[in-house]
Amino acid sequence: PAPRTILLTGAAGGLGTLMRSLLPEYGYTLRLLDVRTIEGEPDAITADLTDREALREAVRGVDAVLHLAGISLEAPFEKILRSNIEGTYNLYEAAREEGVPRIVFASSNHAVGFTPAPRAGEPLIPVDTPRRPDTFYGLSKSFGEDLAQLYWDKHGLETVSVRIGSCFPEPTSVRMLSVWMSPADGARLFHAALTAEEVGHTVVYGSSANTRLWWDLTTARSLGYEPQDDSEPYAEKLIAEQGELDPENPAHSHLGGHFVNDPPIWPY
Ligand code: NAI
Ligand code: 15L
Repeated sequence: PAPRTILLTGAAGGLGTLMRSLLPEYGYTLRLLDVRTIEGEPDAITADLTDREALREAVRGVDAVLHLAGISLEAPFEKILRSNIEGTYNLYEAAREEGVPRIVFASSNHAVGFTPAPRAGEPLIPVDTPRRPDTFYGLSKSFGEDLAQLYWDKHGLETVSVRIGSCFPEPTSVRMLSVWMSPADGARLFHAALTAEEVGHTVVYGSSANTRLWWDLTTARSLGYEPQDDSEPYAEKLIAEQGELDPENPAHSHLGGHFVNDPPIWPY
């Protein structure tokens, strides 16, 4: 049967807020969790990923988890360890103990951020390219993907790891023309990841069908994902404002963009 009740972790965040408005259209009932309270959502669970008891209660009875919670930028290793590494482990343990069959994990392009971006005519980057994290943040996503593989192989808990590019209402940089995922395509992809049959542990890139795409969407499409958007209509204006990408600039020539040399720092 198709999953219906979903635990959405990180529901207060940018992507969580977008998905709170888009996913109910697909027929899901969302149970919300975040360490921050969410205005207008009195039933949301306010809990930290370090609170194992709260996680166990939160996952009880859901059909799947969409795991977006965590530090979403670079931070000191100790903070990443607590929220992203131990926190994701705690969630997987809770899901295993409660028999939740599937997790959709918000991985990131920063798990492979040091991969050189393909130049014109070069092949797109496949999902089995060696992982090359660009930050402790990207390293935590690489860990999450390995954790997902372990829980599939050992416990039969399925995961789709989505290496999200940039999911924001509009692309705001020339790099984002290559890695943008429109929110509507994000909802399409998460829906496919939640409903596709027999995913085991599948790794996919998460983006729209961008003209300037850097990576291969074959595994995402194999889940039934059919992206509808393309960043190209934004290209002329962004390139006029910011110039073309400079292949000699490390922040332009790697998948992870400025995370390779000047990552944005988590402010909390
Ligand atoms: P965000 O920073 O806006 O949201 C993350 C949410 O997680 C926040 O509401 C925060 O309070 C919550 N959180 C952080 N630590 C927590 C903890 N220890 N316990 C409970 N909740 C905690 O980030 P955004 O953009 O919404 O991203 C969501 C997820 O998707 C993150 O895991 C991020 O790494 C991943 N991602 C997002 C991309 C994007 O383009 N938005 C790109 C690639 C990955
Ligand atoms: C990410 O992983 C971040 O969470 C998001 O805020 C963006 O910076 C995105 O990657 C990106 O690469 O643009």
